[in-house]
Amino acid sequence: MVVLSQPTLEDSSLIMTCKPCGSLFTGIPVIDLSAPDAKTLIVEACQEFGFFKVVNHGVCPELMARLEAEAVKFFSLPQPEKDRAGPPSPFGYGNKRIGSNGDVGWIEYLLFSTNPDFISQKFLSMFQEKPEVFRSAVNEYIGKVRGVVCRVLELIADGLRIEPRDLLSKLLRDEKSDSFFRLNHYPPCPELQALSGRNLVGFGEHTDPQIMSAVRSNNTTGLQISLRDGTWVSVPPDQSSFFINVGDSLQLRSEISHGLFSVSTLCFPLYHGFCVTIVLAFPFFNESLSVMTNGRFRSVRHRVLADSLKPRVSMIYFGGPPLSEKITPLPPLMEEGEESLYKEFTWWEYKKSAYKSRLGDNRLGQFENI
Ligand code: GA4
Repeated sequence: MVVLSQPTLEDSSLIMTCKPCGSLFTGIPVIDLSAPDAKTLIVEACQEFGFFKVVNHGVCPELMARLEAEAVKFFSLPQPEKDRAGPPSPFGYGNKRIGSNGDVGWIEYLLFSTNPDFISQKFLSMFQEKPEVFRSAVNEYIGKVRGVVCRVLELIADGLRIEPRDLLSKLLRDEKSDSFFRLNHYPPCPELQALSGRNLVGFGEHTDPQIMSAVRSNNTTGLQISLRDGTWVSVPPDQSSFFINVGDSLQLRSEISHGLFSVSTLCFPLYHGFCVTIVLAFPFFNESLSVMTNGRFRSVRHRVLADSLKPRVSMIYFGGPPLSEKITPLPPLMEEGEESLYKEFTWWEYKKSAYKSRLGDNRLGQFENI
């Protein structure tokens, strides 16, 4: 086993800690991408959890292992060498600081654009020996994981009867797609666990601003999601699967009660500034809150706690639309007289505002019309 460097306990004074929740949650939906009912199960999982695990995805384990090995090699370098690949903004190496508004975590990471043009000089200089090995593993992996997320988005389109079925996926396939990739290393922190029984927060609670993200990690725990009732649960690790998060841009919905009905809208961005809005109406039963909240996609709140003993290494693809894409309801699909629930904005405007926010903020709130 490769032992990655362990930052000292003093470094962690600003970083939040959290009591680990004992058992692993067994209720995460598992979607077999090749199964005939995948589209139905994915839509259900997006509504109930905004999160699910994908198996039978066709990405070979060797590619994942190769990229993980490259990541481990990088994170094992002496600190000054890693620092040369920083700062993380817009792309590069980051250590403990997340974003630029004061968030910190027990993490070091590499942030990339998925556009190969951006993986250039800085990254070549990080891997003096064989930069092309690292670069080709990153590019190959991004191509494959994007394929998986696009398949998932097409199954969602099928499940919701949206046509054409590549309406969402083509936003990620667009050469101008503003998608990211990150490699994360969460060092273990046994001293803190021994002293306080608490774990360091590696990446604080947040939602992803993009359309959809796919996480692959080594077999180390740490990822937690928040359920509808606000309970945090730990996701059992599985290095051969992808964990999919619904992001803010796909959520884009609002809930208002109209008499006996709760109305919810799902707005999906389309090309050329159009957006499709699906209005869902559910009977509102006072005695059954779950009926009222059924049938909606959730942008899942999630966080990562550092493991007390094992390093966690994860690789995440964040699928976003082109910057100029308008994310707004499509007027023809609105009910007569119905106002758009969101102010009109482009992905660039949303991203700009997201990057001014703190990690845990509710970023969609300020874009609501009501
Ligand atoms: C969360 C999802 C992705 O990791 C990320 C993050 C970004 C960053 O690390 O720079 C942000 C965060 C993320 C949302 C709010 C802002 C921006 C840190 C932060 C405080 C790369 C992204 O796109 O948004």
